[in-house]
Amino acid sequence: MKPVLCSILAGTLILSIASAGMAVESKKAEKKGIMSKTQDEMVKIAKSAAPAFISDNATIMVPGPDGKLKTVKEGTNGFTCVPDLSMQEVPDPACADKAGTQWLMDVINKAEKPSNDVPGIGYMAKGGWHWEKDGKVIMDPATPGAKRVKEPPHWMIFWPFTSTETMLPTMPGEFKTYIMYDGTPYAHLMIYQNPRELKQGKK
Ligand SMILES: [Cu+2]
Repeated sequence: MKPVLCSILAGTLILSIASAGMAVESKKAEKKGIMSKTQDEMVKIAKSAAPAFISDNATIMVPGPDGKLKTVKEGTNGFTCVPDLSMQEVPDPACADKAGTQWLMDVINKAEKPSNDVPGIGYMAKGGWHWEKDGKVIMDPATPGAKRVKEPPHWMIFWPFTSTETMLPTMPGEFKTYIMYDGTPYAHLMIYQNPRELKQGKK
């Protein structure tokens, strides 16, 4: 082989290795929000949803490379923390008790209605996201014309309260508590208090 041809071939080889490397890089860059985090970062984010006295003893589930949740730590207090619910650029972690986790998994698995038979509790100290259209909070972000709205830190009671029975508002406002998804099986109470400021056993 002539040296010139040889160096062209070598050059091509280097170029193709370089471009393969770049393809991997850009694939990494495509991952946004929670999927761009390492497992350790995901665990930290998941735990930030509740006060440490809850999340330190909770089961931790994080999405694997396929996006499916897997348990990375078994807890002892019945709570489960996940690092993200809405798949936005800013993660919205949640910690919930057994009934609350059942409710959240039903949402994730798109069940027709939640399967918890007692009220569940959920903490979202980092806030979250919801979508609004025509003055209503709606469940499907893909609804045409849906507007994304940030939720402040809050905690939740997963039980199908109705605005007609409770007289509670159906939209966030000055009362700082409202029924999200009012009139649907997934109706639940949203309470705008920061759970990270919850002091156990103190007034
Ligand atoms: Cu909610």
